[in-house]
Amino acid sequence: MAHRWRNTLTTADVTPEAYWLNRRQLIAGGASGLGLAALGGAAHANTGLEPNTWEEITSYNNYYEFGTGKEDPARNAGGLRTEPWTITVDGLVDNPGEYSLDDLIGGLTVEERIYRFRCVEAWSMVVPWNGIELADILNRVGVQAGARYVAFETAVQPDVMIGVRRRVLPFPYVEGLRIDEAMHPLTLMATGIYGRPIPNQNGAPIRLVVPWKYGFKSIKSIVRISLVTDEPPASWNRAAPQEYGFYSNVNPNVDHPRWSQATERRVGGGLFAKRIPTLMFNGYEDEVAGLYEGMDLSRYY
Ligand SMILES: Nc1nc2c(c(=O)[nH]1)N[C@H]1C(S)=C(S)[C@@H](COP(=O)(O)O)O[C@H]1N2
Ligand SMILES: [Mo]
Repeated sequence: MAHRWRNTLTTADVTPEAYWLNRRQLIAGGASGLGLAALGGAAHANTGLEPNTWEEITSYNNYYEFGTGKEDPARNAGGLRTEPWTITVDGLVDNPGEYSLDDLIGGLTVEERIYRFRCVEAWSMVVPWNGIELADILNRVGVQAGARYVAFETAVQPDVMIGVRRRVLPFPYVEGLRIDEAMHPLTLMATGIYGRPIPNQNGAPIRLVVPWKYGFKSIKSIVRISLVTDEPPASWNRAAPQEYGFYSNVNPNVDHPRWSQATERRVGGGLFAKRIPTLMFNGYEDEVAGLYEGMDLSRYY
């Protein structure tokens, strides 16, 4: 099992084994243990995939419910109520219902995954996530035949969400994946970063991470998971369909209508750092290209 996704990080980098091994470090036993994986043995020798610092990952965010500035989420998300946390699972599932977070993920394997994270705005980070494969959660609730997509919804707490009160986007924030994308072993439901519980500004208590897609697909603070037949709405796709496709796979060859996607700025690199090339599928081409066979990748989806 631990060897299925050894190429989680690119082979172009000389990657210490500790970076690409999916260390199954922790069985989530209860809410107190969520996301608390040990970091023992993580090497920090590799430059190309050197994880960003905790400070960088938690102070430069997009979470429009808490404002549109990069520093707004860290400043404003402190009031997000994450306990208790209920996730509604509905649609084409064997076991629909309102799950406590612990009922939904308790006992499932929490892994550490060091992934590149590429925002459509052309900045990027490397994040050491802790989380559970979405497939494990979907298998627990029982996906029925006929379910072709998974839809996700973020919490709405207007009293503590200044961006919701200001209606900077239609809320709740919603996103979706095709079922094969959702079941892919790289697709993670993150509950931690650096072995600590995921901070509110990064999407506490549980958020999606789809490392080969632009960051906006990785929806935060999830309260609903629906198994559906038709392609579900996705917030940025609905807001500006000519700029943000439903699929939104990272692709350096297809520019955003207003800027190039060929390169990116690694957050924390300093003011004069050189931009780095953006990789096809954000570096996960070997793992995920097969999902898109027959689709014209030069087209804007
Ligand atoms: N609910 C919600 N999820 C969201 C967003 C948002 O505004 N609201 N922003 C998205 C965008 S554009 C990005 S780049 C990532 C940022 O994740 P990070 O702040 O953990 O880096 O979250 C995504 N998920
Ligand atoms: Mo983004």
